[in-house]
Amino acid sequence: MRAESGRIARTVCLLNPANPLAHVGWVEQRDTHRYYADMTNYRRSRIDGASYFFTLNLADRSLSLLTEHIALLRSAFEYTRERHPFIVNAIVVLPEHMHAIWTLPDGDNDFALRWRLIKTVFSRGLPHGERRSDSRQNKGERGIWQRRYWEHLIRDEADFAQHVDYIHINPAKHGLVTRVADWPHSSFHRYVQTGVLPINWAGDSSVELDCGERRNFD
Ligand code: NI
Repeated sequence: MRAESGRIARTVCLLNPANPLAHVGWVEQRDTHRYYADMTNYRRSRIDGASYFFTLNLADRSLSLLTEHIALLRSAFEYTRERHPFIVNAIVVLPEHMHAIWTLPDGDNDFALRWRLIKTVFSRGLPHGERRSDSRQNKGERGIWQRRYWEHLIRDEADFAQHVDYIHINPAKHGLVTRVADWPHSSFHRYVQTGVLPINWAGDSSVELDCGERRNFD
């Protein structure tokens, strides 16, 4: 997918709730991140905004709200992105947590605002009835998400590529599928479609990154 330099490309949403193998079509690429396919062509000077890796967890990790309500989650992203633009470079949605890499516009690092909106829109769209802590009940907060989340500023192109791989391997790493391609809610499918990765790509699941997995931040 090509976009004008520095501008956000709106992707065609390929998510079809009726098709369990439909994927999450949230990924956009700019020329700036084409180095994933060929690192030697990477041009640092073309990077505009900063890129970040995130891990977000549900408060109750026995639930599968994210995949059960994937269309709601996607619309929460779209709602937020229409108001506060950002690029999703890679994403994987697991039943009770998700990982994503975003690039923000130049001079704008307010990812906190964006996540707050996404979390709020998603929570509001869900039926009530979740367990809530006393402090949340007192504040009138929903208890869907862990309050805090993992955030990591991408340092360079190697760090970017390592985190993209980490995202795409993740469903296999968590034992949800044996083949990376079998997990529908992942930008892996977009990378295959655009010719960046082969469909049988397996990555190297032995790579250990500190990515905020299975942590309770609250
Ligand atoms: Ni994970």
